[in-house]
Amino acid sequence: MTRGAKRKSPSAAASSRTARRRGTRARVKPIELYYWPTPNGFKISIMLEECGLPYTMIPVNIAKGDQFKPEFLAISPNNRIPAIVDPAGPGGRPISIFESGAILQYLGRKTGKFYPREERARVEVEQWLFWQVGGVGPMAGQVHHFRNYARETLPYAIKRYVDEVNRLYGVMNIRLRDRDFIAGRYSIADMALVGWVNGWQRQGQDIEQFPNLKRWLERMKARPAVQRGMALGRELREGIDMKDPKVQAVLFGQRARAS
Ligand SMILES: N[C@@H](CCC(=O)N[C@@H](CS)C(=O)NCC(=O)O)C(=O)O
Repeated sequence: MTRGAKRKSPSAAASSRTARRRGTRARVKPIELYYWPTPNGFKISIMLEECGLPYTMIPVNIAKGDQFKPEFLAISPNNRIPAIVDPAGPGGRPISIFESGAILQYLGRKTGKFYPREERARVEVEQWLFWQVGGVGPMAGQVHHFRNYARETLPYAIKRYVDEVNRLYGVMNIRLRDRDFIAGRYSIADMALVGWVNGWQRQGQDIEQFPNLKRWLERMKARPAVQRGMALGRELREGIDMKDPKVQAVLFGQRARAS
C-alpha cells in the first residue's frame, strides 16, 4: 500500500470531469480498491468499471510486501488483494471487505447489476462463482507457481496442476456449448474467470482445444469495461522479476505470525 498513491479509476475521472464542467461536485464517495494488477485484482476492477462506480485504486505492491503492512491487514487479514472499503456501506457507514467472491457479491447486491435477485438465477451465478474461487483460481495459481516461478523444477507438481486446469477448462468448454456466458447471462461469475482464462498460455494450455471457451474469451475481451479493468495499473508490474530471490522471499517465504 503506497502512501499518496491513490488513483482515480478511469470512470471516476470521467465523472468528476463531467461534475466540474457542470459546476457540481460528484456526491458519491468513491470506493477504495486495494489492488495489484493480477487475475484476482482484475475481478474487482472489471466489476467497478462495468457498474460505473466511482473508485480510487490504492496499489498494494505484493512483490514488495505491502500486503503485510498492519494498515492493510486491518482490511484484509489474509494478506491478499483484492480488498475494498466502501465509505457508503450498509446504514451509510463504511464497510471493508476482502475475498474477491465476497466483494463481487457485495457489489452485485449494492448495484443490482450482474448478480440476479431471482433465486434460481442467483444460484446459477453462485455455483460458477464458487467454482472459480475454489477451483480455477487456486489450480491455475499453482500452475503459475510451479511452471513459471518455482526455482526448483518439480515435474510431478507441474503435471498435476496443468492437468487439473485442463480438466477445468474442459468443464467450462462444455458449459459454454449452448450459452454465451457461464451462468447464462453475463454476470460476476464471468468477471471472476476472465483474468485467469486469459493466462491460458502461461498455464500450459492450448485454447484451440476449447473452441467454446475461446469464443467466450473473445466475447469477454471485447467488452470495454473488461479492457479497462484488465488494463488498470498494468504499468505497476513493469520491471518486477518474479524470480528475483527478494520477491520470492516476500511471496513464497514463510512468515512468522504474531499471536
Ligand atoms: N482467495 C483470494 C485469493 C487472493 C490472492 O491470492 N491474491 C494474490 C494476488 S492474485 C495476493 O494477494 N498474493 C499476495 C501474497 O501471496 O502474499 C481471493 O479470491 O480474493
